[in-house]
Amino acid sequence: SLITTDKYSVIVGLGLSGLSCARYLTRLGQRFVVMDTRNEPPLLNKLKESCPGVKVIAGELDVSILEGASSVIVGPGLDTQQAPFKALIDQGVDVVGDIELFARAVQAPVIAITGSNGKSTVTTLVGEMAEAAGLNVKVGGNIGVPALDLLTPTPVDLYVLELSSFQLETTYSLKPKAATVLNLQADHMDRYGNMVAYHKAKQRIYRHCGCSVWNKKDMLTQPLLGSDSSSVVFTTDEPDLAEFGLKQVDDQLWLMKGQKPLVSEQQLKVKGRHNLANVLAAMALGDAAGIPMEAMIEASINFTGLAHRCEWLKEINGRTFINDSKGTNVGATKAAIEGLASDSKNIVLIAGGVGKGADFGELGAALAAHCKAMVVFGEDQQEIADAVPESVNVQRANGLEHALQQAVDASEKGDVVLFSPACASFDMFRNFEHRGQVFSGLVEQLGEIND
Ligand code: UMA
Ligand code: ADP
Repeated sequence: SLITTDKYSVIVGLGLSGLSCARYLTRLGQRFVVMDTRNEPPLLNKLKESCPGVKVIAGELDVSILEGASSVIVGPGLDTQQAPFKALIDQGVDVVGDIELFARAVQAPVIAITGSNGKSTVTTLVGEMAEAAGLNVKVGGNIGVPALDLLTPTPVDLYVLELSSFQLETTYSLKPKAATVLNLQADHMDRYGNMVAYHKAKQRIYRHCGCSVWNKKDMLTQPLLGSDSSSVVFTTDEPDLAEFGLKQVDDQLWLMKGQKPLVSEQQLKVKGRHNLANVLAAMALGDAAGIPMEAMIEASINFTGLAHRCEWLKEINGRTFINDSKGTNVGATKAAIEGLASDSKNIVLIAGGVGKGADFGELGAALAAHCKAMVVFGEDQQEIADAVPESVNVQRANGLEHALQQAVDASEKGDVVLFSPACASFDMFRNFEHRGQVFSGLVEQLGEIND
């Protein structure tokens, strides 16, 4: 039987993180079991390839095996505040996540990035800044490549990690050289129930960090009392001496460090005020980690942004089509609308999917100010439609193709057709990338649009 006097770990959840943990423990030659609540965990075949002979318990969690483990490594998709994990923690079992294993092993400096929105953008840009400076940098975490897969035998100069609140909940000993909470807007309320628990999880990134980088325009990002790190602020207002911010200099908006102009808005390829905040945050993080300013400026100018984040697709008869499939919560969609707005009501928004318990009423002001029409689709479309102000024409659609057609019909020359769902994708798609690809494909197939 498995329960012997020998030590073993249990990996719970056979997703990307679980697989990376299994490969890691195999490399270390440690004993472990893998469990998953699903009957057919998605990565079972991959696990069998990389870790032959490993024991897998699928379809349920075996509590007696969990109780006997010296360590239980839980994937971010499972809530350790729930059974059976809560009781294990109370019994003193070492319940951790993949980032904790990474933290215990890592030898090089780490820049750690969290927040409700902009994480992947900032993480990628910091990585490109480090590359421009000639560093051997590894980028991963919630952005897609599990952190443990970044640990290689060859020396690394810097790790840049995107961390979700879920990952931070099970992380204890990460000591980032610089860390940030970019912003805090409601997300994942189906798991947290309220902002207090979500805020608390995000704040964990500042524990033991060398320099905390926070957003002066969002006080929830400020490190709570008790943090002994140094700190740097970024803001979209004019900065104080040691801050990163924006300033109008000779008709142009400049990104500044204190009194020093770094790069002008016009030199950047990414658009929207939220992206200026992202570039400032990346510069503040890089600066704290010692990346030279010239390399950071060069990387910022070359940065074209990521696919599925306010991504320009096509223009047809004066209508611009934008794919913002990564807009998976209200805050992101609000930033996308505001970033693409002109003086007239020029936006036709397509939104919908799995609402995750969000308050869509918070979109109201942005919709009323900038959207001429809106089309909703997917599982929680009624909830969204109910929260739209009366001044905005809202239509319901059967699926994304229908939604796009309705949006096209509602659009005029000069408009932006914006796909920014404000919802998760898993009612109809594998993930946000898949959803964005489907949307891009549909736009590609659009014929002529007549006025
Ligand atoms: N699940 C079960 N039973 C199990 C284990 C998992 O039903 O026993 C379900 C979970 O409820 C979840 C799904 O399986 O719906 C995936 O969970 P997981 O923990 O196996 O996830 P991974 O495949 O390891 O992917 C995770 C991140 N996913 C989540 O946190 C849900 C990925 O971020 C991340 O890229 C990957 O680790 C590598 O670090 C994705 C994400 O959606 C992009 N993150 C959320 C977000 O950004 O909003 C937090
Ligand atoms: P994350 O990794 O946190 O989901 P991304 O960089 O992938 O963030 O961007 C996701 C979406 O959030 C984008 O599509 C954009 O609409 C919005 N967004 C990006 N940066 C910000 C920001 N600083 N503040 C608010 N919304 C943002």
